[in-house]
Amino acid sequence: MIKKPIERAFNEQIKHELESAYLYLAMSAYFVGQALDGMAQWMRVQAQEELAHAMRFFDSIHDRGGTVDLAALEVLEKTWGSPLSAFEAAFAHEQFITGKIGELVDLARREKDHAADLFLQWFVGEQIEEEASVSKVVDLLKRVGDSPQGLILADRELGARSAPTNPGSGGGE
Ligand code: OFO
Repeated sequence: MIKKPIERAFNEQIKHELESAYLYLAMSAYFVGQALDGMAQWMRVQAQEELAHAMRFFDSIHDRGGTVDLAALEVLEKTWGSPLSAFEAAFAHEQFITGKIGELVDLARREKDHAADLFLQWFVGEQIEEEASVSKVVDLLKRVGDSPQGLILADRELGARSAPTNPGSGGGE
């Protein structure tokens, strides 16, 4: 049976993960508006991954006899000054999420909840990958600078990102 503080914190994390999906969907829409369809696709896939992250917490609460309590989502941002500033905002957001996962691990250890601790270790690894993949795009766009041709090439490269095979399963890799 899941302990109340863990249940509360996991429910809170479902909100953060769904807000991440919302943020990346907003970025996808922003890129469509900028005629950068490759970046729009990249962010769309990212949003699907975030939904899968939320579902991992959703399933874990149920698997352990808890109750899912969905909170209202906050709209974070909707527009950015440039592709680079959108990806920089995504990177800052991933760092925020990494902090949240760290707090959850600390809580699981305080509560001596070994099952939650084990469950969370997947997210510890995932956040390393998430930060690395966004930071790689930030570096790419910094190299592109003001070059319209470079932006088109970067957009093409980012558009090659494929969707997760089963986004609702909690996999998302
Ligand atoms: Fe982007 O890792 Fe979940 O939120």
